Amino acid sequence: MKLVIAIVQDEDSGRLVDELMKNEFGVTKLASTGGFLKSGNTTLIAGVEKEKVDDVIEIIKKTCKPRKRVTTTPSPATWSTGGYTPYSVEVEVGGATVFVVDVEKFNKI
Ligand code: 2BA
Repeated sequence: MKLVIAIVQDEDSGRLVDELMKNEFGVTKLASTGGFLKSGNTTLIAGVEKEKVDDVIEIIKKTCKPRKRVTTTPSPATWSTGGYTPYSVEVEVGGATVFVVDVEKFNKI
């Protein structure tokens, strides 16, 4: 068995859970926060049979879209003077960041 950990944007998470459930995958949704944007995203965990991992990744690919986000960052040039000049940075987030890890044991108690 494998554990698929997918970090997705909040906007895609509801549809992704629906699609996974429709295809009979068990899934748990966790609220999370990205370290760079410091804004909310969603982490989904799904325990799946090894042969089904690609099916899950395909569903994630179809459901999650990349989007542009603008964030305000302190300018490094002003740190030494103690000043703070924020400037805007545009980044592309997602579709999804996906990890697949081995599951040593799976128990439902
Ligand atoms: P955040 O850390 O909030 O990052 C949001 C987006 O900002 C990233 O999108 C990337 O495009 C950009 N970004 C991140 N760090 C950057 C940096 N040092 N300089 C410039 N731009 C930067 P994604 O790569 O699609 O990542 C989306 C979210 O997935 C991340 O949110 C984080 O929560 C998670 N993530 C990404 N890589 C990860 C990793 N190696 N381990 C754990 N979580 C990860």
